[in-house]
Amino acid sequence: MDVWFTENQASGLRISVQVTGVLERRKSSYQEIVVTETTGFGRMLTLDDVVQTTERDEFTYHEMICHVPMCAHPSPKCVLVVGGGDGGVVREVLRHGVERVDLVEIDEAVVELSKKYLPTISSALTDPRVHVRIEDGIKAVREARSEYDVIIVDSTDPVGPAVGLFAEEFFRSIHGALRDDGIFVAQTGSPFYFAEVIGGVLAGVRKIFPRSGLYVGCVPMYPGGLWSYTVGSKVHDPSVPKRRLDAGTRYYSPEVHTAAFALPAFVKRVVEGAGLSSDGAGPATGGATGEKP
Ligand code: AG3
Repeated sequence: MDVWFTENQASGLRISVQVTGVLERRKSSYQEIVVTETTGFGRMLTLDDVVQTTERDEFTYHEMICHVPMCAHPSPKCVLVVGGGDGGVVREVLRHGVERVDLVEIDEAVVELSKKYLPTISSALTDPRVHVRIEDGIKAVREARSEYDVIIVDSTDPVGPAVGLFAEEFFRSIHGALRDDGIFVAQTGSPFYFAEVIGGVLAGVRKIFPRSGLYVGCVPMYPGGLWSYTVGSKVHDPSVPKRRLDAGTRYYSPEVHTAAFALPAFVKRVVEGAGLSSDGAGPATGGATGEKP
């Protein structure tokens, strides 16, 4: 049988993936979660018909959202992951010899189905250093005080329930939840399709963090392929790796870390539109800014 899953990626654009079966379909109080078997991408997790991850390409996203902020920090010990109930980010964070990782995921069913069907992605969730909390990420971050070296926001797209995770108020709470030299990253979607979101997020982050920036990576299954990550940092320059990661990564490397901040011209204009270079704080060729004047 020729069965295809289709995601409406953008206005006038759809992507289809050939599927051989549905492993489980579950309606939680937040969303519909489906795990399918595909012919080319291994198992795939979708939330409300939006692809979150596939076994085949997940490393491109999980390595880039994790290792850039983690390596930009000289000694991250305590890490918070907001969202990311599939466990992919947590798996990567544990390669850094951290003491503790808190995962705050709002939907318990995402964690449960990921553990059941996506073991290569979720296996780290049972590590003793990992504390999975099923609660609202916005509330959890608001209540945390100077606890974390790194915070990673692995959210869904900036529509519906996730919009609060892209708001300035949330980035203020993140600032409060980070230690004095803390650093955070949030996935901010496709620069091609979500330029306005990125501009808005950057403008907010820039008001709150002395250093901020945007970097990009490729995620084959996401709209446009080119994906953006927004960083805010209290002290350390996010574009400079402070440590080498010796574990065998498949996408990230120190060279990719630095290169990811060299933005295509149309993305650089989005960054500049958010005021990042207008006062001379940012380098002309990259996405990371220096000290705020
Ligand atoms: N979080 C980002 C998913 C965004 C996908 N967007 C889309 N397909 N339109 C992924 C969670 C993986 N841990």
